[in-house]
Amino acid sequence: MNKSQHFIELEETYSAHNYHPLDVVIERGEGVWVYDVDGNKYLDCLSAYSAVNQGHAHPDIMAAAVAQMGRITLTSRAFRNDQMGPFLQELCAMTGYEMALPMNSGAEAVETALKAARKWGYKVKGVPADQAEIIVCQGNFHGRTTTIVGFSSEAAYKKDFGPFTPGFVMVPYGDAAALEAAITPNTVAFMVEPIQGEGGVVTPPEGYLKEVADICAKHHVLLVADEIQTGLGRTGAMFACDHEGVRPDIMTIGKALSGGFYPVSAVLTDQDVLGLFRPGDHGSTFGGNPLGSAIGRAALRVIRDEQLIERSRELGAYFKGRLERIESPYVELVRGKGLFIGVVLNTPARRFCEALRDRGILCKETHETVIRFAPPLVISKEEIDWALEHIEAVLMDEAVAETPVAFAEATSGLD
Ligand code: IF1
Repeated sequence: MNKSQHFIELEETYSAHNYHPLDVVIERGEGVWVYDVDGNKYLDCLSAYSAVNQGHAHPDIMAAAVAQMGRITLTSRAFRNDQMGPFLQELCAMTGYEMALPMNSGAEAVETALKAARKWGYKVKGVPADQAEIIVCQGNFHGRTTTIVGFSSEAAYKKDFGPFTPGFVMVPYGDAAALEAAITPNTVAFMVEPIQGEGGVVTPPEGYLKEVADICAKHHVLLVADEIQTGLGRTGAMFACDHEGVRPDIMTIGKALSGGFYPVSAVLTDQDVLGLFRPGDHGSTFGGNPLGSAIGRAALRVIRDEQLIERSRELGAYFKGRLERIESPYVELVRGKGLFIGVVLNTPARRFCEALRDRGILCKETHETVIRFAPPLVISKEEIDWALEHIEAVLMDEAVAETPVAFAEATSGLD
């Protein structure tokens, strides 16, 4: 029995079976490479769903983490600490917002944004008590809490988890007219992913974000952009909204805000929204803790100092261009921006991901037929060239395409 099998069996025995992972047991990572317990090496093309944009175990972030661990890790917000203020100041300077509220997971940042939008609706817009409506998009993915899955359009994410929080209205993604038609006097916010990640790296029509921003402004509705996955350089801009010059009223970020070292998320707004929160309105034991804050500061510095946004833009265009030139009978379309690329197939993607794993490349299918390529932004052109050789070989391989897919595998495209 190889070592991997041992760990897989432990996990299968003791963990809830809420995932269907590729059977790679990783023990170590450095930059774009990860290593499994049996000594195999893989190029990581998922980046923990874009949480390790800075690459695995980035030495600068590690140094900041270790140094902070030796000082203090957690104070709770009952007291203040010397890391949170500077972290939020640097975050606001880099993003152009006036205020930030630090949380831990992405779902918590989204919940925080929803609370902030509702509070703004009642305090500023004058919506009658408990009548606030928030518009969301079909195909959305914003996390896993009961409120958030309640407004998912994916049956598998919500089945058996109701009853759900009321006050959410769904419109098709990429359809600005549908948004405008759904707005009522009680609409406080429209929440949208600038590119739908889980939906299959779905890029909306050019100009959509600008149009929805204008519609929101016209109707006094807050635009909430969930940049948890698309933000911090992933799409070749600091934020995916920047591609259309859109500045949302509320932005949620997470994932790469810690470079993968620790759960760190945040909500960003100007004074008019987060400024409404009063003591007791919101909080979290770990949110804004000094360890997470020190890590966040270092993670942001790496994005800036290593020009990861520019790298993502240039290398993403190169990677996507090369993928588009692969003449595979199984590829329908290549889409995405920067190093956030989806290859849409006309057949299940899982077996292609397994074949790539066998060649030393890790990626994850999404929505059954899409292979997502999102390597750490520190990847080099040579590493992309190496990956492309294997990707091309696998995409042309009839034997891979014709491997039967078990039922469990066929339904595993949901993350
Ligand atoms: C899982 C997807 C990626 C997100 C956006 C909020 C959250 C996420 C736009 C919540 C999280 C994850 C979580 C991960 C799978 C994953 C994912 F395929 F499901 F969509 F990244 F592509 N907003 N995305 O993408 O953040 O609470 O998880 O920190 O295993 O559920 P979280």
